[in-house]
Amino acid sequence: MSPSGQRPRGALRTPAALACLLLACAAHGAFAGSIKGKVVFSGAAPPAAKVPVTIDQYLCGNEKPADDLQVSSAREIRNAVVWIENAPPDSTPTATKKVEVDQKGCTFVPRVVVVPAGGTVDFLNSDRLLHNIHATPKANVSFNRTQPMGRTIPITFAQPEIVRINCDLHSWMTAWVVVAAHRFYAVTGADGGFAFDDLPPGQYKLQIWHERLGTMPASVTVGEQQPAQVNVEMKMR
Ligand SMILES: [Cu+2]
Repeated sequence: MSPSGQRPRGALRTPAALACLLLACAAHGAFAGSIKGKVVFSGAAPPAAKVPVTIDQYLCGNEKPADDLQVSSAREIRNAVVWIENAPPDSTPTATKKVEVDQKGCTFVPRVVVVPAGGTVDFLNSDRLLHNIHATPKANVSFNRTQPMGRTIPITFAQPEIVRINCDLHSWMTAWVVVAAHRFYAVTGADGGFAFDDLPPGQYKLQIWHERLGTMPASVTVGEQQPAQVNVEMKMR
């Protein structure tokens, strides 16, 4: 590439960055701090378990991965939920994007979702058979709804809580809705990773929850070096 091709890009970038420094970023309370972390399993990764399928095998198959503890060969834990216990003030969620949980191949997809308190989860059924969504939370309203294929059932969750959802027709089907008190909640991916940004410097207390491994605390300091790194080890209770 010729140097002349690069000049306009650089010329645009500088005033934009300057404007951000002087006006927009300060006005919107954007912070430069970030946290990057990983949740790993302490000890050897447990072998992936299977659960037998006892009904509707024509569609659901003969067995299913247990999915309640997904650990990679590098011991990274999927579907752990990480949140900041002492979130900065004004941490209300910004844009509320749609949260969906499908029932597909007789499995809830995704298994773990986060929704802000007051937000709605749309439950779907892509399977050519009857499912059901059943939950008996403590702080939120209980529900038990039959769900034929193609019907969307929106459920609103008012209070922060971790809610377990089951399908009564297929005993192996479980999902979790984590109702968040603020926007600093994350679900770990297959690499066990999570990240938070837009944080002011400071000391943060994290909570890490996993359906099989329970809850544990961690702490991390957001300072000069970005992002602040944190590794969390979880083990069998
Ligand atoms: Cu089902």
